[in-house]
Amino acid sequence: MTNPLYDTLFGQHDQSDAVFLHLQDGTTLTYARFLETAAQYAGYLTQLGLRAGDRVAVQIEKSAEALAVYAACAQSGLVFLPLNTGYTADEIAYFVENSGAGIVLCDDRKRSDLAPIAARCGAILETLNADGSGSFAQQAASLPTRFETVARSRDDLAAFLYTSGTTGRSKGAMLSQGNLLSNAQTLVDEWRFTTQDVLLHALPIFHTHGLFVASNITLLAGGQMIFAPKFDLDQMIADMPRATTMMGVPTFYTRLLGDARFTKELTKDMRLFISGSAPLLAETHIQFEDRTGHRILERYGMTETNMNTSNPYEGERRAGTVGLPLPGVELKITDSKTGATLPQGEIGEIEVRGPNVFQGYWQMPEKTAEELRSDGFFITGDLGQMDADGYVSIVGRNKDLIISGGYNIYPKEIELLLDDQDGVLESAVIGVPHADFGESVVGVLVAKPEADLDLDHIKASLSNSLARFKQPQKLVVLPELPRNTMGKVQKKSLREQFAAIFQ
Ligand code: MLC
Ligand code: AMP
Repeated sequence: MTNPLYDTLFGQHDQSDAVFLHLQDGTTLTYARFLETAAQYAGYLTQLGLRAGDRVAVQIEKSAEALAVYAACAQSGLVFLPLNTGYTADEIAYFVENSGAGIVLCDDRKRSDLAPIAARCGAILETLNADGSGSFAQQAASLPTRFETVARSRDDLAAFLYTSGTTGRSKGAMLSQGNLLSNAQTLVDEWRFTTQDVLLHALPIFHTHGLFVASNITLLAGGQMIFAPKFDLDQMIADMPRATTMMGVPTFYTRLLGDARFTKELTKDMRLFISGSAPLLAETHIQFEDRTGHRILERYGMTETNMNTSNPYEGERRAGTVGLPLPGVELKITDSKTGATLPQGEIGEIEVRGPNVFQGYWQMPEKTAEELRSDGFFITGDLGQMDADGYVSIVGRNKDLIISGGYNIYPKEIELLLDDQDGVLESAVIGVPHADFGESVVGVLVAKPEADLDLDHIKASLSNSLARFKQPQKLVVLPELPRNTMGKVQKKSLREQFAAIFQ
């Protein structure tokens, strides 16, 4: 095999007239047509001078074309670097610079904001819009619909996904072809995906869940996807009868349950509902079964590792747990301070090892060494417990992280910006319970002596630098932050104090 990722996920379908995508406008796209577009994109990327191993930074709306860029990168040996469409130009500047991307692909409406960044970083800038137009598509359209696949091995890099850190700086998690393929194969087997499956896909495709879990396993199995641009409740309900499976973050499930049209009848042809990326409340699991007769299958993963554990397809799906380690994945619970494995049943740090575990953080050997042990175990930062039957529960986090609607938000990044605002002495950013998003962001500020804080001004100023989903939904002012005797800010106490702020 010359290029395992391309050949296995895409190349196997290149003569296939089977439907791959159902698009929002009611049309369908076959595998063969999809791959012709991907081949043209691969041809154009190569014509632009990009070579195997170069990074392709992509901030474009979800569309068949956006997914074809991923296929094109695989075929031409380029490293796919998808970016949240909500990121501001300030945020994008860091990723382009840090990754040394050779090209930035964006929507036409972002072109003027991103052009100076690309120019500064020496990257080419091209546009690709969700309707398939844009300079990139236009140039690629005249190229052959066949492209000679560039030879690569399982150890070569396939993608960078940036994940924030507790220091506030994002790190590029380097994922190899082998990382992606091994996990896709395991999940197809574990979740019984086949050519008969039609996945209702409403997740974004710039993160692990929508891209590597949902799309890779559909591709590997040769199934179909109803490719919705985003989660829209009415559209989900309209599409559900045509689907056999759905993957979502817990917000998808609570929103569906909040609608009386979501019934047993509506879901009668579904065979599997999968949840992940954030904790699914046991009560949501139970309510879902009462309403539909389906037991949600919850699994646990992360950017650096793809999927680590899953509840069983056959067998008991235990509410409030993330199931058992996947085949090939070793998981242990360790003492955060010593790294020693703890006795079964005790709470500790979750560590994982397997072919799914990433290659390290791009150009950050020290960060890599802090989290990836020399024996191959990755320290996840999640706190968990394993019961006597091997089911894992996530009970907390050893990292200062907020998960809002399935998006990770690192408080440090926001605190650094808040601390820079006029009149702010210091700040603490916390996540508090939110009915829709699970957690939502609150910024706690302390003013400098005599300063009068202008909260509206502070909010407006953050909106230039931070994607909307990271911006605090509420800012509150306290005379001082609670601290322990060592001087460390007690976020737990702040979370308790503001626990009801969104109720
Ligand atoms: C949107 N908003 C959010 C938000 N999503 N704010 C906080 N957290 C979020 N997740 C903002 C919008 O910009 C808007 O702001 C306001 O909230 C309300 O928007 P909405 O229309 O209600 O939101 P919607 O567009 O419907 O999006 C909500 C959502 C979406 C939950 C459907 O966030 C989503 O698709 N999340 C999935 C994320 C995901 O794929 N995570 C996987 C990571 S991979 P305003 O100001 O305009 O009102 C991973 C590994 C693994 O974690 O294990 O899978
Ligand atoms: P990300 O870095 O965006 O990939 O997010 C990974 C993090 O999401 C993990 O480290 C967990 O904290 C969290 N996560 C993923 N799946 C689950 C789950 N099923 N339950 C609880 N937390 C989860």
